[in-house]
Formats: sequence, structure tokens, C-alpha cells
Amino acid sequence: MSQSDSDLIPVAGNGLLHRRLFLKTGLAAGTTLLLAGTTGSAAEKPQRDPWMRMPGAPMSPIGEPSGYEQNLVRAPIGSQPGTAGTGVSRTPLQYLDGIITPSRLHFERHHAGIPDIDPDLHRLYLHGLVERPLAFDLAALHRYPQVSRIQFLECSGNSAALAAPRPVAETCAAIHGLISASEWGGVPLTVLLEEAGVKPEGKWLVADGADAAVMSRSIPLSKVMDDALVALHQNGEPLRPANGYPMRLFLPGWEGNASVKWLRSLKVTDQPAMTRDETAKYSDLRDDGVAELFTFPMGVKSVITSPSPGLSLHGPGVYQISGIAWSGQGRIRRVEISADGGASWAEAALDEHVLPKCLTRFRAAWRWNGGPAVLMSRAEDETGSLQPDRDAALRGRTHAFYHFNGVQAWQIDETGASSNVYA
Ligand SMILES: Nc1nc2c(c(=O)[nH]1)N[C@H]1C(S)=C(S)[C@@H](COP(=O)(O)O)O[C@H]1N2
Ligand SMILES: [Mo]
Repeated sequence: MSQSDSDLIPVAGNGLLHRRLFLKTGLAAGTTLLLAGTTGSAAEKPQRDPWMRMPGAPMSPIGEPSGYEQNLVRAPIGSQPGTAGTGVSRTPLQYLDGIITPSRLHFERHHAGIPDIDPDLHRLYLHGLVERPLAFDLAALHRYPQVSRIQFLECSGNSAALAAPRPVAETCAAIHGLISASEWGGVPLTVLLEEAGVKPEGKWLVADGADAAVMSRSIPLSKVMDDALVALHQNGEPLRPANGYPMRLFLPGWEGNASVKWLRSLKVTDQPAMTRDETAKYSDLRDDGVAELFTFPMGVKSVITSPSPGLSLHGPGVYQISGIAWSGQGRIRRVEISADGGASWAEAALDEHVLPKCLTRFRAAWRWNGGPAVLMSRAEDETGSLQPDRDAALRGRTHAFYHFNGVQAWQIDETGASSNVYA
């Protein structure tokens, strides 16, 4: 038996194939097995297609996606009754690939809409327990050293729908779409703090936004020294208004709420301010009566984006399973996939870019026999943290809402349709 043939033997229950199939560039024996194209006379080259008979459209100052790709929209969008700007819009994860979220599809979470900030009038104030209070405008910030890194941003309310007692009939985006990844660029916050000179009593930083909600969060200075940014750029362009223009706090790997947008004030303090959004909200009440506050790093998580609800399989055969994994603690070390509801697992192939506190794209080959199947993924990060199954993630947290990172299961029925189930 050749090496390629051996790759086609299932390595876990219900048809999961060896990840070597995706790690290799050539697919000698796999070619006919993976056959998904058209055969016979329909595969012969036709006459010139209509769009080949005349010159195409003119150039344009701003690019747009193909008009045929109607699914590339933030959806679903949900807002508080009586408002249009207080709520969330979600990244359509199931229609994307790779690890970068196009800026126009980055999820949004606003507590009082998107302010229209004039960058010439906006200031960032750095004050409190510092030797020299400072104010910066956008032009001043551009003169400081800058860095850029590809990292995720996740709302800690993401995936909370999986805590519902019965599985909701929703898409991957509806359940998990409050995560996106971008190349974030800006000034390391340590640079600004050094300039202001933090007094020895300074231990926390209270960050306020310039929106009508005046979002306010307390950040330990240790995070600031580690990797906090005053972000000015997202995917190479100035931040978009929805994501914090002209400047936002960006705290890699930490719950999205703490990455205060439209950043206006940074006050060095000796203790946390205990603001509404770090006490009443973004805290988790445990069954033992203790409320967990300041749960900052987002736990290790993964989800299969394809197949998933709305993306149906068309007849038995070999399919690609693909998804994203991430951890607020560092790099993803391993992702495993099950096609039999967690009875057996096979290791997925990871795409080339495995970056800390970033999305990692994983893939696996799966031979669907046309019968029922339950697809699941579970990730492990470089610190050894393993994504818990749903029951473990919910244990002792009947009333908790935030920070859910349990395993997602998609059931595939005989028609090839997927749905959210509890395995
Ligand atoms: N000033 C301000 N900052 C904010 C918010 C807000 O409403 N106002 N929302 C927070 C929440 S809950 C999240 S999850 C992230 C969302 O960032 P995004 O809209 O760029 O995805 O911003 C955080 N920063
Ligand atoms: Mo959030």
C-alpha cells in the first residue's frame, strides 16, 4: 500500500481521513477520491462566455465584493428595543476562510451607537497617578513608535447561545460570530506611560470611551506592560468608525469589552474603578454565589465553520471540514475533529500561520457516507489548556452568561443539512 493510499484510510470514526491528505501538496491517489468537479461532455470547454465578448467595467476608487456574493454581510444584527445602534452585528464566519476578517465584516458591539468623531478635535488624555499628565491628538500619536500584529477580538458574550437549555436553530455566525481577527497597528501603551511617568502607587488604568455610553473599564498595568496598544490601524487602513476611529484600546486575547473604542481618557489609579461594565455586566455569577469579576483572557475555543447550518452537503463523498480555533493565552497547539459525536477524534491540519492570540485555520478531510453524523472540534493551546465539552463548560455556571467556550456540535442529517445539537 502506498503512502497516499494509507492517507485515505479513516483515522477516526464515521469517515475522518488522515490530516496528511491536507498537509501534502500533491494528491496522487486522492485525486479521484476527492472528485467533486463535473465530468463528461459538460466538462468540455464552451464557446466564449458573454463576459468575454466586451471590455469589462471601469476601475473604481474603492473595491467592492462580487455582486454574486450576497452572503458577505454582517448577520444577524440585533439591537435593543427602541435603538438601532445599541447591540451587535456578527461576522459571517461560515462564508469566510483564512484567518483575517475583512474590516467591513468585523463584528460590531456598541452600547450607544457609533459616534461621529472629528479626529482634529478628539484628544486622548493620560492622567491620574502620573508625573506629567499628557493629551495627545491623532497627529501626535503618529509620531510615536508603532507596531502591528495579527490578533483576534472576541466579545465575552460570544457563543452564549450554547448555554440555552435547548439547542437554538441558528447559524454559526448567530452563535459564534462575535469574533473577528485583524492586523491591528498602533502605539504600544507602555511608550505613552513611560512618557507620562507612572507613580509607584499606580497599579491600574481606567479607560473611558468618547461614545455616549462612556464605556469604562479598569485594566491592570501588567497587561499594559505586556502587549496593550492604542490602536490606530486595522488591516492597514485607519480604524473604521464602528471599530473605534480614530483610536481604541486593543488588549490582545482579552474580552472585547475591555478594548475600549473611541478612546478618550486613560487614568492611572491604585485600584480598579468597579465600573458598571466590570461589575453588573461582564462578570459571571457562579452557582456557589461567587461572582467572577475581571475574567480577562478569553478561553481556548474552536468551531467548525464549514459545514455548518446553511451550508449543505450535496451527496455522499469526501468533503473538507474547516474552521477556526483561538486562545487568549497564546498559540493553538492542536485541533481535533470528531464525526461521531465525540466518540473518536482525529487531528486536524493547521494552516501555516499559527500566531499567538490569533485565529488559526484548521482543516480535515471527511468521507461522508450519506448517513447521520455529528461533527465537533476541540482545541488545545500552547499552555496545555483544552477546550471543555459543553457540560464541563457549564458546570457550576447555571446563571453565568459570559466566557462560554464549550465544544460546538453540528448534526448532519441524511439530506446533508447541518444543525446545532448538544452531543
Ligand atoms: N467606547 C466603547 N468601547 C467599547 C464598546 C462600546 O460600546 N463603547 N463595546 C465593547 C464591547 S462589549 C466589545 S465586544 C468590543 C467590540 O469591538 P468592535 O465593535 O470593534 O468589534 O468593543 C468594546 N469597546
Ligand atoms: Mo462585548
